Amino acid sequence: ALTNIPQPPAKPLVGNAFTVDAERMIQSLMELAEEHGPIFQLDMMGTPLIMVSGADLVAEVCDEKRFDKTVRGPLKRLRLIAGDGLFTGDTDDPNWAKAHNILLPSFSQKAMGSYLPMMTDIANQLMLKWERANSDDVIDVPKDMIRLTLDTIGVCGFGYRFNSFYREDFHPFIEALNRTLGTTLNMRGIPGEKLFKGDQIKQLHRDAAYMNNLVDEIIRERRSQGGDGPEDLLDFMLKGRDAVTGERLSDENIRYQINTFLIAGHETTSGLLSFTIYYLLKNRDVLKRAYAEVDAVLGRNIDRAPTLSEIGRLPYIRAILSEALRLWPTAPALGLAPYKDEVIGGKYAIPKGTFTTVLIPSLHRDTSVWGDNPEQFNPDHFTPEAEAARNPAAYKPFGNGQRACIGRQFAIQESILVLGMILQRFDLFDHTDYQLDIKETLSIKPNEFFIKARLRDDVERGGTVSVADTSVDTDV
Ligand code: FDE
Repeated sequence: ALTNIPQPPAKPLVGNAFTVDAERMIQSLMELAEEHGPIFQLDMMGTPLIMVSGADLVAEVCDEKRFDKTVRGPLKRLRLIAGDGLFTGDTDDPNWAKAHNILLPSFSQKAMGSYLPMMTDIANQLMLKWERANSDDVIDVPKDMIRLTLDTIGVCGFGYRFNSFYREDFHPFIEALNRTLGTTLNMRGIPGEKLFKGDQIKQLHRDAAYMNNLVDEIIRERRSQGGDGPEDLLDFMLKGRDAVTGERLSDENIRYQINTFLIAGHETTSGLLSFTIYYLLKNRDVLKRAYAEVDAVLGRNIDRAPTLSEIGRLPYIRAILSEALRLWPTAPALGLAPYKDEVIGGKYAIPKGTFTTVLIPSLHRDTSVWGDNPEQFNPDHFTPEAEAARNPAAYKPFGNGQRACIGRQFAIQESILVLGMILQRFDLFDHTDYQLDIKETLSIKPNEFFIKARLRDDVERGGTVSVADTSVDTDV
């Protein structure tokens, strides 16, 4: 064990291997952080694991000159389908920098505008589904949000339509992906595991083969179009050259990037939208302000799609999303390791290469930053003044530095659009008085969360010119 760093009581040989509840790993780590403070260690059968959640300590481990992202544990097992894609690649792997350079422009502000019509297309499918529901129909929020985000990244990314709103069950790709995420997360990499998890592991390889084939087929088909496909992520990946090396991505690497975007683009964003709806239903005053902002900016005509400029003029909706990501950052942990022996906080020695995890939900509840009642949902944490006054290390829902989320703008634009369209149209009902229960996979999301929705009485339709139409671009 490392000196100076608090540790929960350990057992001989296995250490803290059973201190953490594998079914609810993040939540049990949060409880340990509550008990042991801003830094603690676990002994995983001889390997130390450091958990950091105090803002000042996080600022130190987020110093990229001292610490780098490290891919271990479940994330490393995910390489079966995500290979050396952006998420699971090592920073010093040449393929990481190459793909990072080639793909940055595909997530630029300019590119976001070209994705908007496709995002709106999928969002409309969700709206129609909810509009056509009968008054006794219940909405499975996380499931519909998965449909939405998967279909959105499918179309914007690779021109592929999963058509999730046209089927009762998930697309087979999602079934395979969910099984894969479940199995890779639950495997512990211990000897003998292959024996008692044989069937699961066989299924894992079948699923990986299925997903890889589907994606390889998409790439082959696009190549056969000879460069005339839509301007989407795949187009960037096929045509783009790394400005530094002049090289292109290999087909194998493109396959891994596509799998990566499908995973990263739907899991986390669907969880974000689900948590946000939960918090809106539980905070009526916030919901009221949200309706007021949406009505003022988008108007009451639901047949006119939101514009890019309108999406940029919904700061309260954006703050609501940021606050939901504060309380439940849907990618809840960052894995880091120091380049050389380090000391943080003036007294905690971390030897070179030690696995150091930032526990983001606990960081986002650091009372020295967020006040005495961090559990309270308060979007005013994200006014420009509040943000400017805060230690930037206190809020890390999109990760850190060069390894931060490349899909951040994409996810935010998609979420503002969808939430804006939902509020513009629907009254929402928490008919079960839902009590938050969190399902942990590689990401986190509300479990078994059902609501009802009814079209608002005062919506307008058709060719009427709404207030918003005439005010576009006046204040940008
Ligand atoms: C990334 C990311 C991160 C970091 C991780 C680590 O470090 O490990 C985080 C934290 C995140 N991300 C988060 C999030 C949230 C949300 C909502 C999202 N995210 C979304 C999205 C979408 C998409 C498409 C994406 N996302 C993507 C991505 C990628 C690719 C990545 C990797 C990057 C690098 O390069 O590394 C990420 N993301 Fe995210």
